[in-house]
Amino acid sequence: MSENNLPKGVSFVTENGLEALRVETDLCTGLVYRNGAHVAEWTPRGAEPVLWMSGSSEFTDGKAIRGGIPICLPWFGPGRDGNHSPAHGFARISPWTLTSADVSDSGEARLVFVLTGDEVEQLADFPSDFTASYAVTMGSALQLSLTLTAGEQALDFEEALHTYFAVGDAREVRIQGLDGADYLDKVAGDRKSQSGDVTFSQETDRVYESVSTCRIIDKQLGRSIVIEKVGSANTVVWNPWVAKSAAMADFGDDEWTQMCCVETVNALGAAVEVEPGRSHTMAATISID
Ligand code: TA6
Repeated sequence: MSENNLPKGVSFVTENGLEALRVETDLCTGLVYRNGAHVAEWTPRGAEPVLWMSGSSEFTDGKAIRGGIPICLPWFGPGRDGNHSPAHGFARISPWTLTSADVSDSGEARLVFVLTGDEVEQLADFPSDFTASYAVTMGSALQLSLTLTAGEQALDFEEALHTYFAVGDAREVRIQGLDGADYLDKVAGDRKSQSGDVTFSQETDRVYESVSTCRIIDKQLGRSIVIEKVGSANTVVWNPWVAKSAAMADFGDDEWTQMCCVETVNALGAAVEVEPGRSHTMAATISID
């Protein structure tokens, strides 16, 4: 698509030296980088920004952006065998192509991006004839829909919408919706079951077995962020806390209090298999109240 066939409210921009799409409508503002089809900003009119972005993030084509909504695909972290690179797969560091952009009369902007094997440099052992399609609808809510379609070769993959949320103080945040869910505690290296709300008092990195809606209750900002999802069997909750933040060059040492990740995921035992010619969609709807 070129600039002259974008609808009013959507424009091509260069932000931090990267190609991006800026959304500015009556309902919200937003920003999506071509690199990784990376949703970097979404701010409903009259609200504080909902997504967090590190002040130390790198902005380089082919590199991961620290914040917003990285797309992890077709593996999560180092993959199920622990040997896959780049971390979290190639989707978040590949150039996606904008295939459609529409703005409704009410001001909802819908952008659709596509990625095929032709644009990927580090496919590893993943079939090259896949098609990934990512629909981003920005309005008073943020709707994300990631669809993977297999070509002649079946697909077996992990996926995540690795969303970084902006919070007033992670130490005062409560996450509802995971009570009773079993989880892999990647910090302690064991499995546990969640009792009550999730709170942060140390490095937290958990893969929950849950299809539930989550609510981040932000005491300091006086708001809640709701994450509803379809087609996702895992929810990952992450806050790097002090030491892990200091160890990441693209994460400010003191930024950990301003963010938490509640991620919409299919990973580990919930990895997805798609037969040739078939598709699978994972979707999330983010809203504030
Ligand atoms: O989703 C949590 C996690 O898997 C953590 O283990 C941590 O590695 C985080 O993702 C960030 O990964 P990245 O490759 O973006 O530094």
